Amino acid sequence: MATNEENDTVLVRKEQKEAVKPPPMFQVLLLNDDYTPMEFVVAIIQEYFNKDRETATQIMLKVHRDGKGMCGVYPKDIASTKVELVLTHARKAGHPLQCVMEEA
Ligand code: TYC
Repeated sequence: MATNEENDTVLVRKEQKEAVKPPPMFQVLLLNDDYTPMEFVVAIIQEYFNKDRETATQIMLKVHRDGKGMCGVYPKDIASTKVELVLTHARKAGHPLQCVMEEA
């Protein structure tokens, strides 16, 4: 009986710990290419990552110079949805812009 109580206590503590663990977070990154217009990338960052024009321009220029840049950090399902929305928008506009996610 004492063993059962101990086990119950261990189980409850484990469940409580898992319940408060923060979700894994994912960075959403844009990758540079030679064809997508700068203005299109700025508009994408403003629309999908809620940045003002100045911040979006800085992020775009960082991607242009360094090859990639972070637009935001989100839980997995939100990051994944943003990647899909950006890729769909870019393809419909005929641009090869690449957007990826990686665990933060
Ligand atoms: N390199 C592109 C150009 O010179 C601009 C660009 C920036 C493209 C960021 C993609 O994620 C990107 N038109």
